[in-house]
Amino acid sequence: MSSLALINEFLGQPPNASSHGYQIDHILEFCHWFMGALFLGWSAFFIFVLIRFRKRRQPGADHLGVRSGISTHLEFSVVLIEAVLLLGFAIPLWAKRVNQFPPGKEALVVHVVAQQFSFNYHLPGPDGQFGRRDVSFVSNSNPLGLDPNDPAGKDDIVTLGELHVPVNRPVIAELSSKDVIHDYFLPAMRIAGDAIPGSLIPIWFTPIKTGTYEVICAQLCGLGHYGMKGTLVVDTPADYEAWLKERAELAGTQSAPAPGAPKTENKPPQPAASPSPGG
Ligand SMILES: [Cu+2]
Repeated sequence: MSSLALINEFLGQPPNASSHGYQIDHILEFCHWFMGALFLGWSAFFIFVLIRFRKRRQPGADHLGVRSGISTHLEFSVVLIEAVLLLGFAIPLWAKRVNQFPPGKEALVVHVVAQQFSFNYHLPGPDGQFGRRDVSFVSNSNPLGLDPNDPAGKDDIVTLGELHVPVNRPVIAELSSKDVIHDYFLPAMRIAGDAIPGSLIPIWFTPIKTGTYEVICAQLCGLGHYGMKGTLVVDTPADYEAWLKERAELAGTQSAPAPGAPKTENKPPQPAASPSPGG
């Protein structure tokens, strides 16, 4: 593993923190060494051609060029090898990754809703059920448009910019967007997925190290794209429970304000990071 980290470190990759990440690192490492070998090979061939076909040795141009059929065979072989690599290896490996999701019971499911220029998170709360969302309920204090009349949504947790997950448990993040195409990228988890309006795109990973990791948007989505950063905190199970409890209490005070309490107190949990047009 340590020898593998050579090129990845050079490329600026943060250390891997997910269970499948070493496979990504491995293929990145392999591809770069392979490209290095190709670069050396082609450079040597280029220098050979420069010397072999120099003007002194070849004073007149040859308009017929190569007469043997070897290049046709070579090109056909390259197409064949690449087809085998793509159809025989790359696509089945990718299918394994996108078709075999961890079972819903075992995994933590979270909705990630992107907007210009932040990521919102929606968790089902203690009842394990996501409340209904509708665009007509969207407001500054209700960025995801949770239906206030849906009992399943009463204990739901909505956070902005920061998500906590427990270590060693698969996380399924269902990506969607409120406005334009974003890309939810967790570099340390070696996973990314486009967040597209009107689509629900699931990605999954299993964090294996506790810590605080960067979340970025990997799709040029507007003027505030550069600032579309967030935090993923991988907690121990006990810390995660504590965070959930804290959030659930906040959610409780949000959905059921004390009688007579002014509505303006219904602020998102992290007012400092509230969405502002123009980022
Ligand atoms: Cu974005």
